Amino acid sequence: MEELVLVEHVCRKDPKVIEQCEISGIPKEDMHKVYCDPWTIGYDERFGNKTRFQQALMYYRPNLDDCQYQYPLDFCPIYDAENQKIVDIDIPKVRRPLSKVAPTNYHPAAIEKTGGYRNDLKPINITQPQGVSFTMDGRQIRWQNWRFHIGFNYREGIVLSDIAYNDKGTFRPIFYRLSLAEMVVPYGNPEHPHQRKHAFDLGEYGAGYMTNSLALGCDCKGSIHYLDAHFPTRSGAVRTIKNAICIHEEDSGILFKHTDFRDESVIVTRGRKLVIQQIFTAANYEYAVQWIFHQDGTIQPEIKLTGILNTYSMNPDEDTKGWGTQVYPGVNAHNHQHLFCLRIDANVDGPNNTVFMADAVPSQAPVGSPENYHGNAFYAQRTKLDTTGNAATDYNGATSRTWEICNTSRLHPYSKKPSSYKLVSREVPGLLPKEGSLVWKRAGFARHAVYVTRYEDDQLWPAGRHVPQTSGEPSLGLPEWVGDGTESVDDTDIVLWHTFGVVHIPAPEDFPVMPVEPITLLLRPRNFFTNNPVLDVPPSYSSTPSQVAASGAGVTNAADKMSKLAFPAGGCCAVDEANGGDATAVANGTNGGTSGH
Ligand code: ABN
Ligand code: CU
Repeated sequence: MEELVLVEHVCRKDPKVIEQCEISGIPKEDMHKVYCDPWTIGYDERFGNKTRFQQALMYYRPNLDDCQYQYPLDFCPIYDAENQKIVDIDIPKVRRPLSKVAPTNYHPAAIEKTGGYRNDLKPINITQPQGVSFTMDGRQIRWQNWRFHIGFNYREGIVLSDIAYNDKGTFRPIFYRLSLAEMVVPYGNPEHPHQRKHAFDLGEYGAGYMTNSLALGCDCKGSIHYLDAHFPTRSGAVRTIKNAICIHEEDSGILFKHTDFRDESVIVTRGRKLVIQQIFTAANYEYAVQWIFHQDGTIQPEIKLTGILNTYSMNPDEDTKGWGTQVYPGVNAHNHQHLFCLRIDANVDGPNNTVFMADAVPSQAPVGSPENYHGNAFYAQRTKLDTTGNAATDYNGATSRTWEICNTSRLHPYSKKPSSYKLVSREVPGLLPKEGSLVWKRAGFARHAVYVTRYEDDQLWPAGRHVPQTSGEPSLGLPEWVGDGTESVDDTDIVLWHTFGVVHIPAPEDFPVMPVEPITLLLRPRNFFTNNPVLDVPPSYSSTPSQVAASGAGVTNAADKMSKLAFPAGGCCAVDEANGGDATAVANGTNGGTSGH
C-alpha cells in the first residue's frame, strides 16, 4: 500500500503524463487535480516479471470533494516501482477527452443541493441491557455452544481456527481453519489494456493490509467488541489498525415455530446470530466480510459488496458494445466478476473426512415401471469425490447441488448417514474468461466451484504464494496441488476450496456509490446432531393443547419487553399527507393487544 501511494505523486510530475493530460483537456497548472488508482500490472508480457510494475488508472477531480470515478481519463501510465518512474503509457487509438458533465456526488453537501436527505426515518436501536452473550479469553470466543479462535493476517484478514461445538457436554471439532483465501475480479472489456484489469485483492494487495478501522454505531450497531490488527511496515515498524474486527450479536428472526391449526396452540422461538466482521477497501470497492454463526450449528460466510465501480471514459456517441454500461454521461463501467475462494480446512468429528457431491435427481426408472410406477420418485444422488481430479466439480442449480464434508466413521444413529457439514452455495457463476486466457491461467482456482486437496502445511494460497506478475505459465496454487488428479482425498485430512461470487453487469443504480449487494452461503450440520440442536433455546411463547384447553393462555419464557404496538391507540395509523401516505395499516387492537404473543 505504501508503494501505491507514491505512484500518484510521480504521475503528476511526469512530463509524458502531463502531456497526455493536456491532450485530454487538463491544463498543466491543474495537475494537482489529477488522481490515479495504481493497480499492480497483473501480467503484461511486454514487461515480464523481473521488475515490479503498476498500471496507473487515471482520473480527474474538478474539486477536492468530487468523486474522481466520474471523470476517468483514457490513458494508462506504466510505473516502474523499483526506479519510481513512468516507463510507458498505454494510449487508445480513439481518444476520449475529459467529460464536461456536471458532477454527481454522494457526500452530504451534494445531497443537500439535490433535495436533501429523506426525513421519514425514526430511530431504530439495538439494546442489550444485560450485556452480550459471548465471552472472550484472549482471542478465543465462546458463544452459544460455539468455541473458536479469531486470528487475522495481512493477506486473508480474519482467520477462524479450532472451530468446535459443545454437543451436550462434548466439544466436537468441525473446522480446523476457515478463511477467505483469495479472490479475483476479472473485467470483461476485450480492448487493450483492459485485459490487465483482473485484481487478486488478497494475493496482490492483502485483505488484512487494506482493512478499515471500524466505528461504533456506524459499521456495526449494538454492543460491540473490537479486536485490533498489527502489521509490519516496509521499514520494520509496527502499524496497528484499531478496531479491525468487530464482534456482535444480532436478532436473526424466528429460529423455529409451529402452530397446531386445531386449537392454535403454538411454540415460537427467536434466534440470534453472532457476527465477526471486517471491511476492507480495495481502491474503489469495499468488501464487508462477515462470518456469521447461528445457534443451530450453521456457519454463514457472507460478503457485502459496496463502494464505487471501476470506471473508464466514453465519448458521448460511443457504443459500449455490450462490454459495459454507461452509468453516468461519459462514464463506462465495464462488466466484471467478483470471485471469492474460501479455504475450508475440514475437521468434522476428526481430521479424516471425505467429500460427497449431492444432486437431487428423479429416479432412473421410467414412469410405469415397478420401481417408479407413478413417476414421482426422486432422491439425493451422492457421488464420492475420492481423488483430486474427481473432486474438481461445478455448481448445478438444476439438481440443487451441494457438497457434504463427511466423517464416514461416524454414522448417525437414526439416519445411518455419516456425520457431515454441507456446503450450500447458490451464487456460483463459472469463470467467464475463456480457457487459455490470461485470467484462466493466473486464477486457476476459479476454474471449478469446488476442489478438494489433501492437507499440506504450505498450501494456503490458491493462486500461488506470490501472485503479483505471475504469468500463469505454469498456473500456480490449486492447479499444481491437484496435479494429475490421481491423489486420493478419500477418508483423509482434506481441504475443500470453494469459489463463489457474482457477475456484475453495472447499472446506473450502482453509481455514484453502490448500495450493498450481499453474497452468502451456508455450512450446515447434517446427520451431525441427534436432532434439532436448538430445542433448549428458550421460546418467546409456548402453549400446549392442554394449556389452551384449560385457560387459553400459554407460557412466555423470553418475552421482549421492548416490543410494542406500532400504533398503540387502537385506531388507524397517522397519515403524513406531505409524504403522500396511504392509510392502509390498521392497528390490531384485539389480537395483538391481549393475547400476549
Ligand atoms: N482492486 C484493486 C486494487 C486494490 C487496492 C489498491 C489498488 C487497486
Ligand atoms: Cu462489481
